[in-house]
Amino acid sequence: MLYPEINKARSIIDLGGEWNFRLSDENHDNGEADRAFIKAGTTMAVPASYNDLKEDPEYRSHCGWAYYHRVFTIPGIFATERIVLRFDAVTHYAKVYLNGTLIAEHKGGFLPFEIDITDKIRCGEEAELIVAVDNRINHSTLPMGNEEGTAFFGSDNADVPSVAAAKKWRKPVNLPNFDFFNYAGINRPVRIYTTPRSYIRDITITTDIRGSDGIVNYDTSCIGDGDVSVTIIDSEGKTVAGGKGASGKLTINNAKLWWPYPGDPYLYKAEVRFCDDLYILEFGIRTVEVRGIEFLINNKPFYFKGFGKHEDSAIHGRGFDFVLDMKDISMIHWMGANSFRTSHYPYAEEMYQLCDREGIVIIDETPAVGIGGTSEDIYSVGRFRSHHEDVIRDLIDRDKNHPSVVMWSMGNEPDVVSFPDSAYEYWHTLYSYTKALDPAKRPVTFVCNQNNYERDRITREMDVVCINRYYGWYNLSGDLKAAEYALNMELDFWEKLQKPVILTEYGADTLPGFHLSSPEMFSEEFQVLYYDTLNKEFDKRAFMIGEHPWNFADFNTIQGPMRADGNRKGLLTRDRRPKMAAHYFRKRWHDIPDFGYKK
Ligand code: BDP
Repeated sequence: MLYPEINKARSIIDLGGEWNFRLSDENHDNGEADRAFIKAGTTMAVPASYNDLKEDPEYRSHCGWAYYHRVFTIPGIFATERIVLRFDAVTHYAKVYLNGTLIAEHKGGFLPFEIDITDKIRCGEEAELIVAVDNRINHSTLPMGNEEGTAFFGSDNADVPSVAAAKKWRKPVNLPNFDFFNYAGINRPVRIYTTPRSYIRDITITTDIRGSDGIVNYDTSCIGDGDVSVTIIDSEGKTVAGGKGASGKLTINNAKLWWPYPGDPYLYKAEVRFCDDLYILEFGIRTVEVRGIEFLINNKPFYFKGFGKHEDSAIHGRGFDFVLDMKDISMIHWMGANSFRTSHYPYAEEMYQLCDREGIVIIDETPAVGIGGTSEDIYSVGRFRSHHEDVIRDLIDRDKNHPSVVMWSMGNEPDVVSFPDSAYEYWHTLYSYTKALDPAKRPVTFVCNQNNYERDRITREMDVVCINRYYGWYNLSGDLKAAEYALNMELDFWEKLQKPVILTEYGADTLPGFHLSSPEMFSEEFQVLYYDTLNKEFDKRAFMIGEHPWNFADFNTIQGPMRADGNRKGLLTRDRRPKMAAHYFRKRWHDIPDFGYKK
């Protein structure tokens, strides 16, 4: 799916700003009375998560439908154009009504969807838009919610008569089976964009390297009758290659490659023309390959230094925040990191564009987090399977052209040990499905939890073994000698496999400003010692090709006895100030080269 752009053939109308808004437990199907009901609500910012924008606690704890309403007019000059309404992300389920008619429904809160409204709207006349948003999560949604009455990090002990009896006082709440706040609403931009009536629907670019030449394979999908032409322009504006036809192979002599920063993340532009339409796509020339225990970018062994992140900040929640993205990239550079994982869902497209430009490597993750946590065989029941496939298809469709994206993560910490056969079948089928869909055939993985690695048959078969481990925190809490021993025992196991391994999560909750002379849990000194102890062990192992501390920054979660103002494992505070561990990694990572670290 192409990102909306403004050029001489295309334009954009931004529908961000103030909308009417109302929470409601009832389903409003957009009759006249319903419209009046919604309009009589309150004001709301778009894009944003609605949860932290009003002081009534209902906004934070709401479970069910929320309604957004606004009117707009498309200027008459666009009457000859094709008109598309695009939502970058509505979390988690959306129903869209235009002038009283349901025009779209969409499941999944982290990927875009769009509706061709050319025949549904009159340019120059006022139109009314209502978006109904459902934030409920369960075993059919990704991320997954619990349906069995236990909240993440909390328990309603049913054996205690008074606790069991008090349940009737509880109002319905979302019970995430994941550790981040279930921020909801129109989280990313809403735009109308125009194209000519005959238009370029999609462009796919894959690249290769032959000696000093860059190979650019392009494939276009266009609607209408006409010819396609493609021109490749370098960063100085010079034409370096060109071709005609809907698809083709172009050669750029002495090509400049895309390298992670501090290398040059060089970008070319492909100008694609079809009838009166034009689309300008930026792309980089680079290769990615797993060979033996190495992860090669442009044929050189890369070492992942970076983080698991979240889209999360005060007030905005998970609402799109370009300023925050800009700051995060700056802090990633400041710490000498080169990569992150989009834990635990696809991020806003603008972040990927920034990473292309700033040379940051991305492991691109689906929202499949929280699969498990139930006694039923969740894979055999399979209420989420087709949605998971849709999400992978749409993720690849959206992100396939980004040079920054080097690997797909199908999900985070699914339970693969309790249900061996059904889990095996599920993840293997999905692995082949993902591989087949990606035109660039990037490596595919999923990220496993602290499980019984001897029984887990699936993680070991991924292209890269990605493990989250909390030795010294959730296990062997506070005892770093024992943690070091346990980690080494497990690493001996992985070493035999001779596959590349990334520690995709390890971390310790830390309260900024809490200092101790003798390091114990939650202190800044403990966080540094924890990382230093474990890092020294990875440094001894050639197959360990990356370290992603959890988390880049503190982030918000559901309230519960294990979380004081959210998850505090950030190297940075929620407002992006460095804890001592950020300074520790800054020193470490500036000394570790991006390429050839493990000789
Ligand atoms: C891991 C999860 C991550 C959590 C983290 C933690 O992947 O989402 O935030 O644990 O507990 O298991 O801090």
